Amino acid sequence: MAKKYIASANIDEVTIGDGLFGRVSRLVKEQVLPYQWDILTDTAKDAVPDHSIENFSVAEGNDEGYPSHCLANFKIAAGDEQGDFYGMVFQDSDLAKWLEAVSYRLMSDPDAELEKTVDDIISLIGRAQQADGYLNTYFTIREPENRFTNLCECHEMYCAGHMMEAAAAYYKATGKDSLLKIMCRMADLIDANFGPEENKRHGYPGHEEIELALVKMYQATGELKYLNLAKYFIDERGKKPYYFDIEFEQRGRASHFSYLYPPYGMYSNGPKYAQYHLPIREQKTFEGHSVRCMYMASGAVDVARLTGDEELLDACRGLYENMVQRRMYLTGGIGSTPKAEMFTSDYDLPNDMVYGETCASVGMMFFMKRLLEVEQKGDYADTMERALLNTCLAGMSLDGKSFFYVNPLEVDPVVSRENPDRAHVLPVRPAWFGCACCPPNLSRMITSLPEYIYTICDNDIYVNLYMENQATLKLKDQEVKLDTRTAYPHEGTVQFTVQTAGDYGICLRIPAWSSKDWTVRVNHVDVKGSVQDGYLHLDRRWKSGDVIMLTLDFTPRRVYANPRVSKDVGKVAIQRGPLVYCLEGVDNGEGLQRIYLPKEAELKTKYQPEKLGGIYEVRAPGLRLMDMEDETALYASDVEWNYQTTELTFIPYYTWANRGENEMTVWVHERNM
Ligand code: FUB
Ligand code: ZN
Repeated sequence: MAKKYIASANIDEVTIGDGLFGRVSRLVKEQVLPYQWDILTDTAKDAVPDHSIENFSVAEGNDEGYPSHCLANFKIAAGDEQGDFYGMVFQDSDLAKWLEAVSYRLMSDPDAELEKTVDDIISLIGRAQQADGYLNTYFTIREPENRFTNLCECHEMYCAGHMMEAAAAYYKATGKDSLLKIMCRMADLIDANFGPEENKRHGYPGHEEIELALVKMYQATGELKYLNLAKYFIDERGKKPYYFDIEFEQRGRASHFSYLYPPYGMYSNGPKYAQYHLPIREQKTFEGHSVRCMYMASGAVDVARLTGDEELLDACRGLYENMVQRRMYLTGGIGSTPKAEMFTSDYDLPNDMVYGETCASVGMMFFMKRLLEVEQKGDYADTMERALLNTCLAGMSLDGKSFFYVNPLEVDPVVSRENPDRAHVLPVRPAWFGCACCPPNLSRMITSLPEYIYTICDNDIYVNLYMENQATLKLKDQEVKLDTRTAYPHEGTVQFTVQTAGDYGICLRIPAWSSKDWTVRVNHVDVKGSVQDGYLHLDRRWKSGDVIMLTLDFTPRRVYANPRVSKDVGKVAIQRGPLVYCLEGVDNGEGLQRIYLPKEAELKTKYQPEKLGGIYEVRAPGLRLMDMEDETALYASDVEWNYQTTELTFIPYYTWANRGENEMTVWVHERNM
């Protein structure tokens, strides 16, 4: 690993302007976070949680009309109120993610009243903390005697990790270390119980998360022990005998999630489910639960970067390659089955049985951001953008009031209703979930978006994502102001105005989809240059007022899947710039699986300022397969197929399901005219 100063930009260094991202960022800050607070405090009575995903919470007792009960759990654990715990065993993490998101919001928009609310919550968290530093409302209320006995299933370290992330973020936002101190005590307790020493347990979390969080604790406090503990968890995973076999026997085979995964809950899902089948360094493919995989890899890259561990980094690179070449949907979704929310096998990417959890694509962004902090490869940023602009954005409705957990590429609402195997594939976003991991994950990712736009490497600015923003970036030798204007991702022109003179590099990502057709002009003069690892390097002595104009290829294009993806054979998808498009019934009539896009059909774009928040539609002449002559026949021979011409309207995938219940498909049959 080359020793360089590499860092993502800080949130307070970048102000997102207008355009799609400006709208989404404002929506989250002004409406989604207050809405989520009402849910966490059970004041949003109308937000009836959806339980179709895994039917988790019903069995856990959260069917009593509370949208969340999350704050109430803390009050009960603190002794402020009487009552019982309700919700998922990891319900605490919903509050932690919200606190983290609010901290990011405070970094860009200080707000004394909001800060006071957070301080009050932190005081409550402090009261819910046990004398020895332990913090987890489920175990404190329900099973105080069973702490740390079921790491495989019970998410204690996961919840702690999320609260550590919140603590580090709040400290960075306000300089207040109240939550950080609370989480140091919890981290110290975990450190005292787990580690290589003889007298400690040789375990690791069932759901990764604390690894990357401990790195943030290390960065916030300078305490090396937190980085060492993260490294320990990374290295311990997959060692034999498996820790989860040992603790399973030690707790008398008791299990928490047996109603969901009989007979022994998550333990029954086997080692691959929680990525402990092999040491991480030996893993060649992401296996098991897709969100866990992304968090595991994110923590591993952090540890590899900070400790100079090339072997670990190489393993992460290998996992990345396998994922993007064989296990990722066109939309940047991952996880091909709802059964335990898992990856399956190479090229198994069913469109209608997909899982594609929003959290998994958010996690993919975490992973990509960290890889970019190690090496500037445009491919990582392309993947990050694919996940962000397609699956992540589709995870929330345009009004910010409802959310997807599962992100399909094909939906028929009738089948989703009637076929139990498709019950997880919802055609309409619910207001909330019994298992509510995704909505606050989106909030923390969107409020921290400024961190994803730029990577600084010595005196080079790498521009990973294009969106309107005003940035003041700290390079090794100087501070640089850069103003970006663009209608990206709807239009392909991006204008940068340099506002600081000096010698430094500006490296523009040339996405793979535009690698054959792009132009860059500096002060109206074409720049010819070679693209290295996906970036065009512009190194020169900049003057204040210099203007860079990047134009990418936004011609709508046909995309095909590797024929090993059996479900996409003979089908085509439409992409324009970074946006994947789809057909919806509301524009194209029902029966989308009868539609064909002719190979020669011209793809035209039409700007629709009033539609779906302002989009470019892609239109094309298409064909609709007509009924067989005998409409009553289910099967027939000697059929003369007839096709009716029709006008097809494709919309960006992220805007689907905003106009009521509806069929949708990304992949469309292709044929000659
Ligand atoms: O287990 C915690 C979170 O809930 C996971 O990350 C999601 O996949 C959901 O299972
Ligand atoms: Zn989720």
